[in-house]
Order: sequence, then structure tokens, then C-alpha cells
Amino acid sequence: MKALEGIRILDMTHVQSGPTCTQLLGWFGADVIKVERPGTGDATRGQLRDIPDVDSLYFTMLNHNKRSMTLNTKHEQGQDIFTRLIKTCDVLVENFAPGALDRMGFSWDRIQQINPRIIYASVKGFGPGPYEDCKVYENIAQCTGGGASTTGFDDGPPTVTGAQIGDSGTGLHLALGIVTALFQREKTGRGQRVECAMQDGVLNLCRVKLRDQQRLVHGPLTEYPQYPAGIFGEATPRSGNASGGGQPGSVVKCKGWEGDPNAYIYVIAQAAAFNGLARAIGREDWIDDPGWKKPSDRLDKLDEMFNEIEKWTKTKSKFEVMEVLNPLNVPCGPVLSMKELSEEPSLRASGTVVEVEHPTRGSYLSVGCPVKLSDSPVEVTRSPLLGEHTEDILKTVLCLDQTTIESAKSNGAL
Ligand code: CAO
Repeated sequence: MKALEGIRILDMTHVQSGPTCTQLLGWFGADVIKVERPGTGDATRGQLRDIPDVDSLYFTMLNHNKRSMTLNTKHEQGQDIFTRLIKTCDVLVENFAPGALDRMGFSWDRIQQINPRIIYASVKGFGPGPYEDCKVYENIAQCTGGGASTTGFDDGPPTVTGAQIGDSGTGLHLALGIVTALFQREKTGRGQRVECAMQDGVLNLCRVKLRDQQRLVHGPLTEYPQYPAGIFGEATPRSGNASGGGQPGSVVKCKGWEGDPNAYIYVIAQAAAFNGLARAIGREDWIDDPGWKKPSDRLDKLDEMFNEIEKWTKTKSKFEVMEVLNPLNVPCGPVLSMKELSEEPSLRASGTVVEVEHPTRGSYLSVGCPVKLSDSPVEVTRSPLLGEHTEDILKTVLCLDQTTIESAKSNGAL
């Protein structure tokens, strides 16, 4: 049995934020019915294509474990079918532009009337406020949620990250909201509205930067690279690769860095492991030196400290550095490229990186479920072709007869 077996999701999501959420629910065992616009479907099917006329990796990697049906929800007969789907589903998830579902004629009030037990979950760019009507994509959310202003280097522009904290991050938040609402429904019998704004999701993930904003009022941020010179403005600055926690850390070069952009390792000079680190890099003299002994003694010398560490790491590959520092309990991690991650045997073995067969693209790599449940194993299945399950869903879920299905097809509702 899967954790969410018996839960049916009416998946009106597209692009990345919503599909991430419903894919997770599918991995946990929910029956996810992806409703797509006839003809084109989710726009990502055709975006960033690597093979002509084949669903893109953008789509296939975000829509595992779902069924697809086409439905024109603006068409009269399409609306009738949509109403029946609302009646039979436990959760409706959407991430259309603000107001799109209302414009189709399905407000929260109407949805509740149709099915009071349904959970109606949405992603929007912003919550209520001056920007609530705006359309938003990933990098906009990274900018408006505090990610960009705090990422990058002090002398460079605000920078967005490769991690899709706006889209996939908000999808994760939404999935938690949905299962929480399902849990509450067990007791109350009522559905509810679940809303996640991408700005809020990003800000939640930037929590420590709002922490630093408040610390700034009481003095300089001593772990930031700006500290020794003491130049801070009014807002949390960009801290480059400095550690966000209470322990100093930095990215340092390893052997081969001249030719390999990822020959780097992140090293944290944690207080508890400092003596071992000092010995490993040949700077035993730091251990008893009053200028280096205590963490507070080192705060104005972090640049010098990481330069010394780097002199040593440059003589070793990032994996050799791991081999020496890990037994010493020095927290460290190699900068891994996407190529290295895709080839890493332990990630294949754990199901975090999976190879999936697809009827038109052949086999491709995907990221499997990153959350492992001991009693609800995940089998990653391929994304559906556009409308692959339309008839099947209409017959088995809505019990429509063939004549009705044919008429819906011929008049453009499907
Ligand atoms: N049948 C009929 N019409 C459909 C349909 C269907 N099955 N599915 C979608 N449509 C219609 C919508 O109703 C909408 O019509 P109206 O403009 O008349 O209301 C239209 O298709 C376009 O939908 P959209 O405005 O959501 O799509 P877009 O490409 O213009 O905008 C996006 C995309 C992502 C910017 C916008 O949906 C958005 O801001 N979503 C919320 C935030 C979000 O999730 N962003 C993350 C995206 S991933 O980076």
C-alpha cells in the first residue's frame, strides 16, 4: 500500500511549481489526473525540446506518476465534465495566473458548493497585496522573496541560484499544505483552501537572511566577508560563499581547478574540529597561538585562514580532501557537477537518480522522490503523453458512456 492510496488529485497545474507538488503526491500513491488544454497541453511539453516533436525533458521530469486527459474547461460540455471531476476528486491543485479559475467560472465558493470535502490548493506569485495580480516565474520569485539580494558577491549584482527555490520550493510547501489539509479533513470532514505564494516560499527559505537583517541593527555580521573592513549598509548584504551558520566556511580550490570549473570543495572550520584541520593542513602552530586559538580570535582572519586551507586543498583532488577531513570530523563537501551527480552510483542505488523509459524519447534520467518512506515505496513511472488517458478517465472515473464521450470529442470539449 502507498501512503496516499485512494486520494484522487485533480491536477490543473502547469510549468514547474504546481507539477512539482502533484508529482510528489503521485509518488506517495495518489491518483493524479492531469487536466490539459486540448491541442497544446502543458506549455512545457514543447519548451526547451532536445528532440523534435517529443515531450521535452522539462515536462517529462516534472510529470511522473500522473495520468493525462485533455479538457477545454471554457467549453460548456467541458465545464460539465470538469464539475463532475470536482465532485469525485479529493484535491484540486492549480497554478494558473491569478483569477484564471474564477474566469472559467469556478470560484472557491462554487467549488465548495460542488464538493464541500475538496481541498483547493493554489500557487500564486504573491499573496494578497499590491502585486497579487501579477504573473510570476522562478527568477522573479527569487528576486521578490529575498533570495537574489542576498546571493552573489558584495561587488557584483544580485544573483539568482540554480536551485529552483521559487518553483519547486513552493511546490514542496504546497504539498505539505495539502497533506495537512487532508489530515484535518479526517477529523472535520471539511475541505479547505490552501494557498502558497512564491514570494512567501522563497522568504521562508531565506529565513536566516531575515535573521541577519535584525542582527545588523546590533552590530556587524562577524561571519560575513565584509566584517574585517566593517563596511555594512542598511540591509543584509550578499555574502559570497561564506557560511550562513555560526561556523565559518568557504569554497576552496582543489587540484585541477585551472581546467575544471568544479574542482572545489566547501570546508567549514567548525570550532570543535579546528585543531584537526590545522594539523591536516600543516598549521599546528595555530593551535596554541593566542591569535588563532579561539573562534573569536580567528574572525578577523577568515580570509587568511581559508587561503592557508586552500594552499593545502590545491595539492589534492576534492575527493582526496574528503578522505582526509571526514575522519577528522571537519564538515566538508565537494562541489559536484550535474555530470558527476548523474553518474553517482549511490544516488542510482537510492532511487534519487532514476532512468525512465519513455515511448517516444527512449530512456532518460530523472530525479526520483527525494523523500523516502519506509512503508510507502516509490516507483517512478514515465510522464503521460498528452491526453493518453482521456477516455480511460471519462469511463472509469466518471462512468461516461461512449456516445457522450464521442459527442464531447467531436464538439471540441476534449
Ligand atoms: N481549458 C481552457 N482554458 C485553459 C485550460 C484548459 N484546460 N488551461 C488553461 N487555460 C487558460 C486559462 O484559463 C487562462 O485563460 P485566461 O487568461 O482567459 O484566464 C490561459 O489558459 C492562460 O493561463 P495562464 O495565464 O495561467 O498562463 P500563462 O502562460 O499566461 O502564465 C504563469 C503562466 C506561470 C506566469 C501564470 O500561470 C502564473 O503566474 N501562475 C502562478 C504562479 C506560478 O505558478 N508560477 C510558476 C510558473 S513556473 O516558473
